[in-house]
Amino acid sequence: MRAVYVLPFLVAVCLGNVVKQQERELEWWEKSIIYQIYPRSFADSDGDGIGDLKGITSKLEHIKEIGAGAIWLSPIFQSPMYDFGYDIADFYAIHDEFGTMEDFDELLNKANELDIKIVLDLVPNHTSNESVWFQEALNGNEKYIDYFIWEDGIIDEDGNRQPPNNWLSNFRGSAWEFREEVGKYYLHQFVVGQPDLNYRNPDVIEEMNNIIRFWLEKGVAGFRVDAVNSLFEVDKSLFGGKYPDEPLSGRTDVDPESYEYLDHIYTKDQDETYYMVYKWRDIFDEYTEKDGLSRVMMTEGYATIQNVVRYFGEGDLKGAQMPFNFDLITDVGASSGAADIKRAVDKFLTYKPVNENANWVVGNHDQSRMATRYGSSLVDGINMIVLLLPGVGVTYMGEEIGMVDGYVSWEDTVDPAGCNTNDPINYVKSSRDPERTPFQWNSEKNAGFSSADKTWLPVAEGYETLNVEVQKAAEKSHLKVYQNLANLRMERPFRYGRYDSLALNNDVFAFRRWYDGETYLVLVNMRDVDYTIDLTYFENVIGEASVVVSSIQSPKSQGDVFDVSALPVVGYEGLVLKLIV
Ligand SMILES: *[C@@H]1O[C@H](CO)[C@@H](O)[C@H](O)[C@H]1NC(C)=O
Ligand SMILES: CC(=O)N[C@H]1CO[C@H](CO)[C@@H](O)[C@@H]1O
Ligand SMILES: [Ca+2]
Ligand SMILES: [Ca+2]
Repeated sequence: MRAVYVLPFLVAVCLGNVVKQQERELEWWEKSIIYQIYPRSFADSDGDGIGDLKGITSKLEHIKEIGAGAIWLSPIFQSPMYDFGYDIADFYAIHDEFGTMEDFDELLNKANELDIKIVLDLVPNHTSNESVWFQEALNGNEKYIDYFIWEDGIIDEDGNRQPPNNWLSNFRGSAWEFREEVGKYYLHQFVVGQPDLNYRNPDVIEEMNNIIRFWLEKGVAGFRVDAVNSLFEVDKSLFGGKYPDEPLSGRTDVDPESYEYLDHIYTKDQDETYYMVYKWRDIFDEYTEKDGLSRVMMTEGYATIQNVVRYFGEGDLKGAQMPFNFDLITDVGASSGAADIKRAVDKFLTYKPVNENANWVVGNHDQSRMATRYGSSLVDGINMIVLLLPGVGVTYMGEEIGMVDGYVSWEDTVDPAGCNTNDPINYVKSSRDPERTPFQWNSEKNAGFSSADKTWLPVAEGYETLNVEVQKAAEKSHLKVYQNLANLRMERPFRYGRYDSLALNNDVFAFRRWYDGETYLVLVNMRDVDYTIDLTYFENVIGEASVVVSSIQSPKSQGDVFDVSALPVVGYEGLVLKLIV
């Protein structure tokens, strides 16, 4: 008798718990779109042709309007700009072309008012060769010499001095540079002006911790950590005190000067690097505990999926909440079919720990723009994938309007990755300038980016029709689709819902998000071919569905109703449908 009475009560309590757990309070970064700004190219407030902090502050409303909750700024710190800010001379100062610390505080205040979080770029692998630390090292100051990685050269048969081993820079050629002052070579995994820091020196670790503390103290909401997998090099004491040569990659499509020529087993993905990231996370959490603002760490490392997910943590050690997932950049593109897309999407979801979030990235300042890589017809479809899959969506500035790579002549090329090729014909393949051309605000001079006569990079052709103002005014535009998707993301099925996906034929990729009786279906046709699609291959999908968002080339309108067993789809169409129950 008694048991019968108690049972219904227990069931109710359990159900209550289940719902509560699924709808746990999400941290700001779990429900935001993170918008990457490349500061030199976003907005120029003083007419010198270079974007700056005041420019960003003046355009924060745009971030708000498209529905992003955070901006990640590529480096804004004092730098001689050999690698456009990724070579930092003073981690505590704002680069003068970008403005002053007051300008930064103003940006932070205005962003706070608009409830936009600011994430900065931490570049821990190296400093600029013009940093005080490197200068002190060159002056013979032992303390600072040990901040960097120095090796004796080798004297070859002809009596000439050669680098200590075969290591290559990411930007071509030897990773070693001789300095007369020290009488040794220093390591630079990136440009010559970016000497690698020595992470086997505890003083360097402490310096970097203090830098992190300084900015978190100021109220920034986290860091994106640059080139993290290059942090540690192999422990040379394991090799008799000499850094060993790296083996050849075996790739025949690259020349011996090219970074891809070697297999980087000693300069990337070393175990110590992950533990460093876990230590940094502790510092982030200290500040979160102190003031209640959840701090996020995003790590940049192009690596195997097994190595990428190690950044999440290990056992009780917590790491980055967002190890960047580059699969939608590296694994797929315009020639990919639906099955390729499905595999690329499922990869990260399969390997990430079940209790962690996925994240979706389709572009950044190092990669040809999404609209160029996938083709302009797929801009809305790809944004649907990025913004509606489970996890954090990341947008590189301009993806919301479908900006394409700009043409930058050899004369105008400034990126070291392009210039170092010394090849006026083929530099385009290596240069990152095309994806860094100025943001396109309107049809006026320099696309509204700057009043200067010459901007640091030329504005891309076609800006007169491809810009924010035009797309705001148009009835259908990438911008409007993007805004609709950003709104839709806030619905519970996209925050809490489950996910599955299908390649419905060679070209049509589709996924389903469902929660608490609501089901959404997202479809992207990767080709210019019309189809009639049967969505009942998804479990529990029958009857009719109504259109919620459609790409600009779609003939369908919001609210149109279709039979899910025979849905007509036009070339390159992207669609979000809601099942009618
Ligand atoms: C830093 O490196 C660059 C090459 O990237 C070189 O032109 C410059 O002279 C170096 N500066 C110092 C202070 O060593
Ligand atoms: C995507 C990204 O930020 N890449 C950076 C990696 O680090 C090198 C060196 O700091 C930069 O040149 C890249 O831009
Ligand atoms: Ca400026
Ligand atoms: Ca390093």
